[in-house]
Amino acid sequence: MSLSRRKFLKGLATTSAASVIGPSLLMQVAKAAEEGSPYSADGVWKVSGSHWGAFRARIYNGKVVEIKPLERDKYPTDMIKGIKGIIYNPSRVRYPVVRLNWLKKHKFSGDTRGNNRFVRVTWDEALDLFYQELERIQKDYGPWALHAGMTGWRATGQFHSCTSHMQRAVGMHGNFMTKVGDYSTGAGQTILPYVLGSTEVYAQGTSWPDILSNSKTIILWANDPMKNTQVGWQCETHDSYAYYEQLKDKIAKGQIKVISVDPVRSKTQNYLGCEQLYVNPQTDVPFMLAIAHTLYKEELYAKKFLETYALGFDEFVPYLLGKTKDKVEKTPEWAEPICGVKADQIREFARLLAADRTQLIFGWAIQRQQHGEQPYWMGAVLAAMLGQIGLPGGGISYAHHYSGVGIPSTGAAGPGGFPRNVDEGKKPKWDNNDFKGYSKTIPVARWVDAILEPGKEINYNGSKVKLPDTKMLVVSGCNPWHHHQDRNRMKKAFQKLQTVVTIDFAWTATCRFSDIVLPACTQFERNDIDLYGAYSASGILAMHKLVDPLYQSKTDFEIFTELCRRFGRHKEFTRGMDEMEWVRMLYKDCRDANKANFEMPEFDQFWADGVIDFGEGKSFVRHADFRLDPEINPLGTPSGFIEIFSRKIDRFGYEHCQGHPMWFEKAERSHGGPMSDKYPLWLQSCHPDQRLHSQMCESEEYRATYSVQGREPIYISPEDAKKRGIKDGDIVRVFNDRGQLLAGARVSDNYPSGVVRIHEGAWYGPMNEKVGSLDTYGDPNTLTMDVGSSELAQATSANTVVVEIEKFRGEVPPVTSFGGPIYES
Ligand SMILES: Nc1nc2c(c(=O)[nH]1)N[C@H]1C(S)=C(S)[C@@H](COP(=O)(O)OP(=O)(O)OC[C@H]3O[C@@H](n4cnc5c(=O)[nH]c(N)nc54)[C@H](O)[C@@H]3O)O[C@H]1N2
Ligand SMILES: Nc1nc2c(c(=O)[nH]1)N[C@H]1C(S)=C(S)[C@@H](COP(=O)(O)OP(=O)(O)OC[C@H]3O[C@@H](n4cnc5c(=O)[nH]c(N)nc54)[C@H](O)[C@@H]3O)O[C@H]1N2
Ligand SMILES: [Mo]
Repeated sequence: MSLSRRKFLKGLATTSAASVIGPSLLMQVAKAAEEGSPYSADGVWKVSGSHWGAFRARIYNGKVVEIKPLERDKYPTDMIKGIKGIIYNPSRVRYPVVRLNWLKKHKFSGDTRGNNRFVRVTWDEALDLFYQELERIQKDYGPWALHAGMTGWRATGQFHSCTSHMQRAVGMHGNFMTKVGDYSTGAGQTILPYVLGSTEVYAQGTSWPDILSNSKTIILWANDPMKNTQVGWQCETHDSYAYYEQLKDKIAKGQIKVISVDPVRSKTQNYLGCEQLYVNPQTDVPFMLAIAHTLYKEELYAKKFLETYALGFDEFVPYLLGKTKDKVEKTPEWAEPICGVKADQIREFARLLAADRTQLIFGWAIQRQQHGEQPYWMGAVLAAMLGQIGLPGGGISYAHHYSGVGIPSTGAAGPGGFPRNVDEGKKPKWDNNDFKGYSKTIPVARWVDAILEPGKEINYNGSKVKLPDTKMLVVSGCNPWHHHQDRNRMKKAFQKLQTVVTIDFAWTATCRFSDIVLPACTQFERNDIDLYGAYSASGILAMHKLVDPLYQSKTDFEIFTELCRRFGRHKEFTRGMDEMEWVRMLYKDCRDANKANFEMPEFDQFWADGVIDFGEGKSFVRHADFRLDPEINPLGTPSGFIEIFSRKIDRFGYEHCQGHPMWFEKAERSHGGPMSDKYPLWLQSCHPDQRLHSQMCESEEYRATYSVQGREPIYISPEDAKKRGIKDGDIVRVFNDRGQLLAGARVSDNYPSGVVRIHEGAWYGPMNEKVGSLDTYGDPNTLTMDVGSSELAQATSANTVVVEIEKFRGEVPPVTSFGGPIYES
């Protein structure tokens, strides 16, 4: 509707509208607007979805002007307010660009990578260069020199899964090296298959209704679900919040006791009004060992359960009792000075766990640290000693803060996705599988090591990995200049790279450190289909295109179709279908898959309605089948039983992951640990309350609701702030031997002395491209350490880091993170 027409209608409404168009039509329009149905006087309402939930968007004059949660979502996240700003903001990638020095000096002038100077080129020029580089790498080197295997939190939508588009297209051209594992749960997903037989971290957990009606005690161990279930891997329903509400009620009535084991008073704890058990950062393992010691000494452990369901307790006990090499008995008195919990309190806690039905619920940050395998293994040992694994409301969970795990699942089929691989029977243009002795797959967080130390052999999960000599990166759907650790080390590594190609809609630091940047459009500028509720399979959702792609951006599908055209494989890439044909096909397959159980409407009906609700899910108790009969339903461990001692891991002969869980001191630790005299504050980089990683940081109005003088907040205790003359709202410099950044102080008594937090995903904004330069906005990975968790998982150790803080007194530099590149000609 044009502006003048709208004004005309509005004018009518205030004068004598009724007599001109009649009261019923006007009322219809008003009612439609209220109910959020498609047509109203102020534009068109469309349905779509996102990691942040499902919503209706009002489009007026070709622009998204308003977004509100879908009525079905009873607990929408505040982050819905940030979505509009993802579409409209100064940091959008507008045009295809090439880095100035890479283009002009042709090439590999790595020392200036990061100076943010780029030249606009046409789409054809950019794609030709991209294609030439792929050719050159395959011809001059081989598949080992190309890393196109990184993944991340690309937008929701089953068809436009951008990383799949990139990997299928690049894979049709030639082979490349890739990764195993992820940053989320790298340590957990590697250790737990040895212990409990599956990753556990990505498994459906016991349903909340079972927990709520059976648990007497719930331990939230390093777990903040109120914060972390605001987002989901697929469109989030937020149905878990109904259960948090019931839990809060039961706590108030004294029916369930909840204890949050966390150095920080979390959002969940504040909401539930539950107890906190403070533990020094990174010292949960000594605390747990002392609990196990108490359970053992006081004979509070489930002997029968251990005999029937577990192996290796006898090999673990000598370590508890100080009868192995270290000769240290793991008593509460031993643990107290390390973990900061009084010995008597440890004993009391152990007794409480054993007293009645207890559900342990672990979060993931605790395994994103050096030796992160150990707290997870030790958690499983405690659960086995308590003997409640497989009972409703008992045992252990490693996932209830993630993507709606614990909401009963319907078990319905969701829509499939766009294929990630080359079609079966087809070969890439460069069909070269000779990796010259380098590993084809590397642990996800070791890719910077590969650039810096090519050829180095490392241990990983029982095998040797030889790090490939990476020359070229292709990045899509992730932001390594947010997600990886130690920026200054990355700067050095990137000087060695020849070519980096990034496809994104947001001008992230990854774009700044790339050579060719291609503008993708956002998910709001294309049509798609998604599962509603990643684990609950609550329904499916239409993702209506809200507006046309802005500037010169294109869908990833289009971009990679055009790349494939350059080597004659575009028809194979698309399978001869366009966007809506794919969406229709994914819907049809989903409809067919569910046919035996229920009818789904024709596509057009679904598309008009926007959402199909699959109804109530079924209750589920994790490991109940195993408990029922461990012979018929064995775990996936080598023995089929819970492995307190793992013969397999023991045989690997690793120093930092041995045959049973153990306490290992960290390279850096606060509260009297290593490096704490120089840098007394532990920096935790938890997942943001107001973002999804780095996504939405570019959303300006929303960022203004939490930033402090335009900087990312750093949360600090009143005591630590006072000691340093820092007041709430001050700009501070945070530093250690690896880097320095500016952030805005938020003084909060949710934080104990010795603990500070900067949420991960804050956009990196260095003063310049030089190694060591000050980050002007506050990316915590400017300070984190880039070492593997251990020889087993080689996972990120992002939470093993200490820092110091001072009030910033110099002239405050402007934030350089946002606003896109500097255009050169
Ligand atoms: N210090 C520290 N570091 C951490 C963590 C931590 O706790 N502490 N957590 C780690 C964890 S668990 C994770 S999962 C990672 C997350 O790391 P990432 O997944 O890399 O983080 P995101 O910010 O979600 O990056 C997604 C990128 O994809 C882009 N994108 C989204 N949709 C599309 C699309 O349709 N097309 C294209 N072309 N691009 C798109 C977005 O604009 C964004 O730049 O971070 C890790 N890093
Ligand atoms: N809002 C929002 N939600 C998200 C995400 C997001 O970016 N934003 N990302 C999603 C993704 S990809 C992931 S991987 C998950 C991450 O989920 P998690 O890794 O579980 O989440 P975090 O927020 O990093 O940390 C959770 C809690 O662990 C505590 N903690 C940290 N270290 C220790 C320790 O040594 N001991 C103890 N006892 N507690 C500790 C922190 O204080 C915090 O309260 O979240 C998902 N949910
Ligand atoms: Mo993650």
